[in-house]
Amino acid sequence: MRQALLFLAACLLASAEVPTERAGLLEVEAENFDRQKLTEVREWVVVSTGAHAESASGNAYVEVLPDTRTTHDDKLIRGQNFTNEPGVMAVLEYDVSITNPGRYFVWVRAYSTGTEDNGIHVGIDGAWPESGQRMQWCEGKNAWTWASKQRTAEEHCGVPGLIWLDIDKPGRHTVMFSMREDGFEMDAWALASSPEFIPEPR
Ligand SMILES: [Ca+2]
Ligand SMILES: [Ca+2]
Ligand SMILES: [Ca+2]
Repeated sequence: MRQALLFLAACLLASAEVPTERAGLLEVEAENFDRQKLTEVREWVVVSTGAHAESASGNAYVEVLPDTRTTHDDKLIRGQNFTNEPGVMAVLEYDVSITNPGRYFVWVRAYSTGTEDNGIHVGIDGAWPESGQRMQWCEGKNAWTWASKQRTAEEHCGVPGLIWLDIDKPGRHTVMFSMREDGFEMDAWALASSPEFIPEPR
C-alpha cells in the first residue's frame, strides 16, 4: 500500500513537471523549453533584460541569434539566416501532456521589428507537417503580437486558421519550433482545440 502511494505520488510529481492541456487549451512560456537541437549555425537565446523582456510575459523570451539578415537588402543565405525547411536549424523542444487528443491550432506571441524576423515553423513528436510550416507575422510590428497564420504562395502575410497539429493520443508529447528567419523573438505559445480561440492580449 505504502509503495503504491509512493508510486502514485511520483507519477503526480512527474506529470506536474510538464505543462498540461486542460479543456482544450495549453499555454507555455517560450523560455521554458526542455531541449534545443541543431544549434551549430543559429541558436535560441533566452533574453531577460531590455525593453522587449520588460513587456514579455514572465519578463523573458527567446530569440534565434545571430541575426544577420535584418532588412530585405541583406543577402539571404539559405541554411544560415533563412530556411524554408522545418526542423533543420535551431529546434526548440517542449514536453507537454495532452488530456484531450485532437486537432490543436497553434498560436505564438512574437516580436517583429522588420520584414526578415517574422517567420517560424512548428512540429510535433519529430514530425513537421505542412500545417505547421511558415507561421508568419506582418501586423503588430514593434510589439508582442499573438498570431496563428500560415504564409502561402498567394498570401505572404499569412492566412488564419491553417496552422495546426493533430495529436492522436493522450499523454506525453513534444511540441517543437524551428527557425525560418533569424532574429525571430518568441515570448509564449499556445495550443487551442477551438478554431475560434484568440489569446488574450497581455
Ligand atoms: Ca533576420
Ligand atoms: Ca529580433
Ligand atoms: Ca515569456
